[in-house]
Amino acid sequence: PFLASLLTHETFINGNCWTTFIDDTPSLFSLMKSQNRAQKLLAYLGDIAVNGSSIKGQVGEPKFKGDIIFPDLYGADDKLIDISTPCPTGWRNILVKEGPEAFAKAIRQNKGTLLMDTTWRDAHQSLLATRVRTTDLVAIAKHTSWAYSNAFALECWGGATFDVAMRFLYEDPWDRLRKLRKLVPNIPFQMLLRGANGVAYSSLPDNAIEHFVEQAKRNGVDIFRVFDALNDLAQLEVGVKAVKKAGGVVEATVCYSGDMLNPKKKYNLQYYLDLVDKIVEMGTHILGIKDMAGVLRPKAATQLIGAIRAKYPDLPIHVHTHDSAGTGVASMAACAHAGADAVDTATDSLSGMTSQPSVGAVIASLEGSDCDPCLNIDHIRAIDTYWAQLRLMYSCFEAGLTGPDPEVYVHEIPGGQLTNLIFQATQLGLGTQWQETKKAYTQANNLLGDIVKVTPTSKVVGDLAQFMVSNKLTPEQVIEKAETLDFPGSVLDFFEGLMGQPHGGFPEPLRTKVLRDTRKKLGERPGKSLPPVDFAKIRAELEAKYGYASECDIASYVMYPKVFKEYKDFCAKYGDLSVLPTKYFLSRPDIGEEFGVEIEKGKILILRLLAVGPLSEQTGQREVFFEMNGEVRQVTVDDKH
Ligand code: 3PY
Ligand code: ZN
Repeated sequence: PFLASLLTHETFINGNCWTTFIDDTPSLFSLMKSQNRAQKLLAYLGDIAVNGSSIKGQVGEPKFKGDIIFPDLYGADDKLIDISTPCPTGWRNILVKEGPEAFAKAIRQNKGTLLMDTTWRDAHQSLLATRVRTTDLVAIAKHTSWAYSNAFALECWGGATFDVAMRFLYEDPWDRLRKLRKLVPNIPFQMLLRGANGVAYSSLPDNAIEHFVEQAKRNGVDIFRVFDALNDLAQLEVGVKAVKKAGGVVEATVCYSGDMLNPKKKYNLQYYLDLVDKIVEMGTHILGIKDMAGVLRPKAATQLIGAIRAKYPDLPIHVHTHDSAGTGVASMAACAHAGADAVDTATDSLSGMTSQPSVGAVIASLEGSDCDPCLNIDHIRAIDTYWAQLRLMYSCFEAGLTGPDPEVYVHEIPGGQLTNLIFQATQLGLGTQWQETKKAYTQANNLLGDIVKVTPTSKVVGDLAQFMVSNKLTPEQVIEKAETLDFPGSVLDFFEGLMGQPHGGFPEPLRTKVLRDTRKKLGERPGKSLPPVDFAKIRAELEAKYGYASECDIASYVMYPKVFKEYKDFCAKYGDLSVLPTKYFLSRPDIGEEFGVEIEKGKILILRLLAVGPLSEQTGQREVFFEMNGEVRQVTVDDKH
């Protein structure tokens, strides 16, 4: 293509070709670049046409492949709101103008209970395996800036969205953040930060967390919900300090586990209140209460939030839950009435069960009371019409949940993990597998010392539970044979202390037996002994390999070195697929169906799949024919069947 453009270029034809022609004519390269991009895109589309989607976790085809209908929003004057520009008003204006302290104060002084919408992060992480793509968030972003203009925040980043974006969606998570930020300037953005683990599964050096948080703040995150999976304050503090240094809003968080009203359980009200005291001492703008499994029942919610409110009248409180048992709406209403300043909900079509409680149901429960969230219910419903279509487009990532699971009060599996484990058990096709896994999860948790369970410690419990099921081990046998069993890596990491220190210490003699002489026993946070990241060295390494490395690339690499490299390799082969509409990302177009892909601003490719050729016995390949902007193009694809 380069030679063809050169030979047909006017300057070249007229013979006015001088030595700097190529340098002076960058359009040649941009033409080459876009032709290259187009060819890479065809390579992906060709592969899907021959082999079907290879996106991990996808089962079957999207249920909905039609054109998305976008909602209209009407103002108080019944006039159609012009969504060509984002809404200019919202809580973020106070934050940008007056800073985190003033923002926290204003939140506390606000009369009603504010809502944080989790649709863009936890809701799809918990229901659709975190597979919602940037393009589908971007498409509804400006509408959302209007509809949710009075929301406390939009949770849109962090948690599992970071690695899943690169690992399975072949997207740059930073690009998502920047794009959304531009389209929603008025509502604070919140992210979930796993304390000293950043967005990874075990601890990183302190300077890695600092660097990551700095980039997150710079690229658009306002509020950082910082938690530690074991409520280990030393681990939590690493994240808190990093956010303070970056100038973000700190939402230091207590993870709620068990049942504080049950005197037989490990974590009682006093345990939580002591944690809150220490977090207040550490200094936070907002206190987060994170009920990741949805086990904070209304009565406990009233007592917990009521007790914190009584002790700390000026402290803003923000509560998170999952609706796994079906009691999420009641619990959030209880928190609101007990004095919480903000609670979490998700758009109706992506709410309920392992996700957050429904925004419509929470509004209905609080409307007319002192806790009214003051959101426009017509707007909220309008936005949900979009998500109702998207839920069906992403149906191939559903876990097959059939209803609430009040047994969560026994097994305490966090929302996102519950969906995941149900999916895995269903895939194995073993009817009794799921019941056995749930039972083993409780046993594994007890073996590990009844720990607080959320990423990454929930994975430890889940891995041990699956290990017990597949090796048919009772808890007694695990203890007995611990010195000879080949435990999952996460279990070894946990016992070594790489995820921090559990409340009450590690169970012995199990710890010693599991670790044997092969691993040490850390008695303090891992970051204290991890050598700091050498950023200059990483930059040089990435620049040598890819020609260029941004600060965000470096942060991605530090968090997930292997995933980042695989993502870059994929992009080198197929280009930037974030531009491809989701239905064509997940399934092949019909023969003859015309569709457009904007590969860069204003540059639209009009594509049509013409035919898939016969299998060549010699090469095991097929030719796939497309029409691209009126010209026939052909790609050769390995048939993987
Ligand atoms: C995460 O860490 O990704 C979570 O959602 C924990 O609840
Ligand atoms: Zn959650």
